[in-house]
Formats: sequence, C-alpha cells, structure tokens
Amino acid sequence: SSASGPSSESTPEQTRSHSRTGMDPDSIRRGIVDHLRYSIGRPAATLRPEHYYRALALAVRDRMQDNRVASTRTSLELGHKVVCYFSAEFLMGPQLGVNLLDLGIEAAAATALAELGQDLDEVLACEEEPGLGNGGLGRLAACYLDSLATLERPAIGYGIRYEYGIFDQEIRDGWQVEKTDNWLVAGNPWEIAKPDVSYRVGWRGYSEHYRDAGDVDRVRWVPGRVLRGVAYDTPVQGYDVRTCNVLTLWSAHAVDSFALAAFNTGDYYKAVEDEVNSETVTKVLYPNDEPEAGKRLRLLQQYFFVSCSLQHILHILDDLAGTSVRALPERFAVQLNDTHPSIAVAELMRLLVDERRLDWDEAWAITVATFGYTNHTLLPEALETWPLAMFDESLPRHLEIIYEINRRFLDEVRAAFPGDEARLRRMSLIGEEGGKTVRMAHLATVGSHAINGVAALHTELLEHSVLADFYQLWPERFGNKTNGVTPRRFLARANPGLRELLDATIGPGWLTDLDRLRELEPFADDPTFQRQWREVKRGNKARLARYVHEHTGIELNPDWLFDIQVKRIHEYKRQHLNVLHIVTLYHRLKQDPDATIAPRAFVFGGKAAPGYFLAKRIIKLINAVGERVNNDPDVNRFLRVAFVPNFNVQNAELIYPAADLSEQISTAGKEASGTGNMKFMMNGALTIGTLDGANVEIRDEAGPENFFLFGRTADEVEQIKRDGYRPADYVDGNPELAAVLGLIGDGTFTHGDTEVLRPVVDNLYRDDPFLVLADYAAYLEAQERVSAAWADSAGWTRMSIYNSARSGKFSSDRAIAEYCDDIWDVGPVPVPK
Ligand code: B1H
Repeated sequence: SSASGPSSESTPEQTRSHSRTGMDPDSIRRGIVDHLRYSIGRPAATLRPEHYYRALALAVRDRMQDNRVASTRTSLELGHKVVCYFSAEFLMGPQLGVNLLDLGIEAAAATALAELGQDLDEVLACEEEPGLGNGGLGRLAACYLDSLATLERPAIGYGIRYEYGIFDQEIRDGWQVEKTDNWLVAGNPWEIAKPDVSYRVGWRGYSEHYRDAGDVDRVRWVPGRVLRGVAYDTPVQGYDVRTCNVLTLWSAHAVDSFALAAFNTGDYYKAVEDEVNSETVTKVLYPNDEPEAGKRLRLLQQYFFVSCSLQHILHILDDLAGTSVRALPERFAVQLNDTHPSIAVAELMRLLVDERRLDWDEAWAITVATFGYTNHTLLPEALETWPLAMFDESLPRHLEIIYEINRRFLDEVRAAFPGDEARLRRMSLIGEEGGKTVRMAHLATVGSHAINGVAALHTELLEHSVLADFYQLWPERFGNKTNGVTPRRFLARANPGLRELLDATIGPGWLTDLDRLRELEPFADDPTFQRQWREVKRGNKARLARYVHEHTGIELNPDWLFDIQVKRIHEYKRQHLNVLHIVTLYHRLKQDPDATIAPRAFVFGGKAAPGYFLAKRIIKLINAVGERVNNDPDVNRFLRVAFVPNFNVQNAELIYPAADLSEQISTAGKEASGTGNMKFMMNGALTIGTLDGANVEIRDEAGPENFFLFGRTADEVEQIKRDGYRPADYVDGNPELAAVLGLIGDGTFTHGDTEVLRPVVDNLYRDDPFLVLADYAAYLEAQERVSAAWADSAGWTRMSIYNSARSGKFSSDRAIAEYCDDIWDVGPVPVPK
C-alpha cells in the first residue's frame, strides 16, 4: 500500500521504524503476515498456532532490534560504562508475553492476531521456555537483566547457550522421572546467531617462557586443545523505554577444519570427531542446585564462556578508537554471579599479562577494579573447589597465575596479621585439607573490589563465617544487596486481575516504582476494595485449580486456603517439615471423627537434582501422602495435597498469584535469600517462615503482625548443633510427632510398603541435619495461628493487602539501582525515542 511505502525523503532507518515495525495493530498484522510468508513459508491452509507464535515473535523481535540498534549506538557514541553480568545460568522463562508488555503492544498484538483468526493466549502457550538455569540464582540473573534495561542501564548478560536446559520433570507413581529438555528443536525465534562474533578458547597444554623483542621474560600458554565459541544474541527490552540490552550466550564448536589441520596433521576423521567432542561443552546444563564436585566438563563450561566473554569485551574496547585496555574498569563493570564464572579473575590476568603484555601490578589493579562478586550460598558443600590435579591438567597456565596471585595475596595477609599461620592456611586460594584444591570463592573474593551477599542476614553471616577472614582484611569491600524480582513478569504478567485492580485504584505508576504500592494501605479495610481483592485472588485460585486438575487429576476448591511451597527440593528447604504438618492434620482427623479444621489445599512443586537420593524420596513422600489424603473421605473434605509436576517459570506465573500462604520454612541460616518468598508477597500471600534469608526483611517490611514467624534462629541452630543435637529426644518427648513418623514409616501412605519412605524417617530420627524435628512443634503452633487468622476473612484480606502494599523493597529495580550506585557506578542512559 502507498501508506507503507518508503517516501522519498525518509532515510532507510526512518522507513523501518515508521512502517515496517510500527506499534499499531495494522503494522503488527503486516509484520506477522510477512514473517508467515518469508520466514516460515507455509501455505495458509497449513498454519497452526505455533506458526503464528513464531511469526509474532519474529515481528516483536524486529521491533526490539530497532531499539537495540539505537541503544548500542547511544552507549557507544556517548562512551558510557556497560554492566557485564557473568552467569552460568539465565532462567529467562517465556519471552513473548513480557516483550509485548515491555513494548506496550499487548492489546495491539491481540487485535492483530484476532484479525488473523488467532487467539493471543493460545499463541502465547506455544512458547517453549528457555530453562537455562536451576532455580533462584538463574532466575535472579533474568530479573536483573529486566531491571537493567528498564532502568536504562547499558548491560550485557553473558552466559552459556546450553542445548539442553534443566530437565523436564514427570511424576510417575509418585516418583520424579527426568526427561531431556530439547528446547531448541522447534527453533528459537528470539536469538540471533552471530557467526562473526567468535573466539578461540584453549585448554590443556603447557606454558612456555620466552623473551620478547624488548628482551623481557614472558610466558605464553600453548593449549593442547582449542574450541571456538559463537555468540547468540537475545534482545532484552526494558519496560516503557527505548533501551534494549542483550543477552549473549556462547555456543561451542570445533575450530574450522582448516585450522584444525595445523593441530592434528590433517586427519579429517579425527577432525570430525573433535568437532563432535567440542560441541559437548555447551550440550547440557548441570541440574544441581549446588555444584557436583570435580566434574571436568563443568570447569570447561565455565572457562569457555568466561574466556569468550572477556575476549569479546576486550575486542569492544579495541574497537573504540583511542581506548586502551587500561580503561577497562572505566568502561565495563563485570559482575560474577557466584563462583561459577570466577575463573575470569585468572583469565583476565592472562589476557592482560601474557597477551597484552601489561606488567603484573597494573594488570592486577585493572582486574580488581573490574570485578564484583556476589556470593549466593553459605552451605559448605556448595562452595566450589576444584581438585588441583584436574585444574592443572585442564588450565595449566591459569594455575600458575593463581599461584602468583596467591603468593602476593598471602604476603599482604602476612603483613596485616604477622605470625598468624593458621589464618594464612584458612585464606589461601589453595586448600590443603584432604587433597589439594583450588578455592574458587577465595579467588573471586581476592579478585574483586566489591563482594556482596544477597540478603541482610546472609551478608552478616558471610562476614562472620565463610568469608570472615577476608572481611577482617578488607571490610570496606563487603556489602549487602538484598535480592529482588521483577514486577513486570511476576505481578503484571502473572496476575492480570491484580494489575487491573491496582491500575484502577492507584494508577499505573507502581509498575516502575513498586514502592507506590504503599498507596494501597488506605484501602486495606475498605469493604469494597477488600471484596475486589478477594475476587482477584479467587480467580487466580480457580485458574490454578484448573491447571492442577488438568495435570494431576486432583481437584482443589478455590474457596479453601491455598498453602503453597514451590522451590527446588532440598533438605535445607524442609519440604518434609511441611509434610509432617499435613500428616499431623491427617492423624488428628482420623483419631477424632468429629474433628473439623479449616479446609486447606497444600500445593507443592519443585525439581530434585537427579542424583540427590533423599530429595527424590521427599517427592515420593509428598505424592504418597497426597494420594492417601486425597482419596480418603474422612479427610479429603478438609485436606487436599497436589504436587504440580515440572515447576518452571511458565507455571510459576500461575502458582504465585494463587497462594494464600507462602511456605518459607528453611532452617535458619541456610537459605541465602530466597526470591520465591518475594513473588508470593507481591501477589498478596502471607508468609509462614523462619528468620532466614530475605524472610527477615519481608517480615520487617510487612510488619510482624502480618507474618507467621516460627522456629529457631540462625544463632540457636548453631548452638543446638554445638551442644550435640539429638533428634530422637524430640520424638521421645512428643507423642504426636512419634505417631506421625510412625505413620510415614509403617506403610500407611505406601500401600503397606515399609521400605520406600524409611530413608526419610531414619534420616530425621538419626541425623536430622536441618533440625526438622527441633522446629516441628513451633511450626505446628504457627500453623494454628494461620488457621485462626484465616477464619477472619476481613482480617486475612487486610493482612494480604498489607503484604502486597509493602513489597516495594523486593523489586529488582531497587536491587539493581543499588548495584549500579554502590558497585558498578553506572547511571541511566536514556535512548531517545
Ligand atoms: C543459590 C546456588 C547455586 N545459591 C550452585 N547457590 C549451582 C549454586 O549448579 N550449581 O552448581 C547452582 C545454584 N543457588 C540460590 O541463589 C540461593 O539458594 C537462594 O537463597 C537465593 O535466593 C538465590 C539467588 O540469590
């Protein structure tokens, strides 16, 4: 049509943004139709919703690319500093819905699709989510990318393009069964392959001393193997701004066979074999929520993505005319998301000293000024270490560099704490206990100018336990950055009913300034508003009940209290404590036929690491108890238990908004922060929880009267352990607890089988490393308070409203603003519209 044709005076760029990628329904419809024809190329009669999904996604991506080009141009021209977020995991979740929201074209896209005879919700449901993460840590990285773009901060996320993300979980006969997640089979419309953005990554081999032209003694690494990393870029759009950042994920390939010939004397078949081997490096995400010690391929994954990313950053610096590598910390801030990318400290030193020929001191100053390190766990078993021999074989030059960093570092410690040999041993980058290891948390700490924990309590514990020696040496480098989650995905997208009510009540400003939810407080006791609030919640519960029914056959009544625990299955998170409460209620109802209780639906979800024996038994326990409870007419009038299979970002968006009660019951001192707790709170759930991680701050914000607190504190937990914890004492002193454990052990829930759940009962009775039994009585008492509060509908609604209203602190916008101000020194860079 003439309206969309290029006019004589417009530049190609203007033409593109005004007609081809317009934001009105007509332009979007044209975009879809064009992509159906030119990118998908099927006859109209064969088009199904998944083709419309792909076409719409491509049309949306085109619009983001306009913003992406403008964003890059702006930050390059103006010489702004860029945040580089290094993470082995990015749990992005479905992209189409949030991208439509960010671009402000949800309604326009729905109209465009309707004109083509398609339904937006049906099209949205076609997306296969990129599950490139395990849990909170990976999802945090994704929330932070969203906030960086929305706050208009130039940023690049760097990670790994796993061909297989976190496994899909099926539940068969109550057991977890893992299915591979081949998320790329249908193609990924969001990414753009950048074959020209490619770097070589070596490993193995040896290092060699030589004298350079200036007769200076130098070292070069001669790798035994070489791979090639190729960049795949996914645009990350900010909400209601022009800023569009990028997630760059690296995919491993063999070096070209031409180059290969030089390595292995032209053996073609060997070359093909190497190609296959090279590609295994980015084949699959390790499905543990804590590292599995000593997996060589995992070290290679980490080194691979870190090396590609640092080479890319130095390459960008080289391309900026007149910018020396010395300007690195002025132009880039690199954040290490846990220790997984911490090999970056040694790799940057290698690039600067061996390849760019800077002297050591200068290179070290640049390195420390560039990196920041976020710690996400205190669990000793989750602190990454590598066996020295394996590290030496894989990355010999990096080990030499780490030795040199360590030598100089320990001199500094010696000067600060003369004669303290024990301290030197504790702080060394090399662990000596039980076989030598490289301690990655120490490497990350020594190589960073800023080290942070992820909640106030966690940072406090970090400073006084795991990294206490480092805190004493450099207190000024430590700080807290309490986690946050994005309200765009977890409120606006996940809870459209609440979004509408909020917009109508306080206007739309809350979505980028979540503290404005406080404006709800005056309505907390308003009967009309309370009724609307309850209607929204009930609608969300009905929506979840439909999903649960469809996926499990279990029927949940949306008028019951929805009591939900979703997160990775782990002993420290204590899903089994939740089950002990359910079995207690079951037992009481069976004991006393006249007993009545406030009816509750217990909902669980979460994956267990495939090799985590007890976590898998806990899944079986939940399902076994559920099967019995749901089918026993004595109790199923009051209790239902559902395990939602395959907890992921997509179904999480249905789950959080449906909760009345959020279970955050980890052993105090073990959960670094938690972020699910924040998603529940925003959506109006009340929390039953321990003083652990961010629960502490959630309670402070909500007010203690709007939070169900129970359990031992972190200090008390330590004290009990020091005194010699004897879980059996708690059983002996509590007949109800003894009966409950008896029911689990005696086959009541397992058709008479007394072996299946035995390991769970034995573990609690004999070891109970996470004090489930020590907190059982307090937990039951807190649950009694919950039931009493639930009986007062207006009172509960008020507490629910207060929880949402006071959740502003837990927006990732607040968290990212703090990182930008305190660690990265990166301000907003508005991209002109
Ligand atoms: C968290 C991890 C983690 N902490 C190792 N540590 C992994 C460690 O594959 N690995 O090797 C994977 C993940 N994840 C979580 O981070 C904490 O447990 C949560 O409390 C916290 O909220 C989250 C984000 O900070």
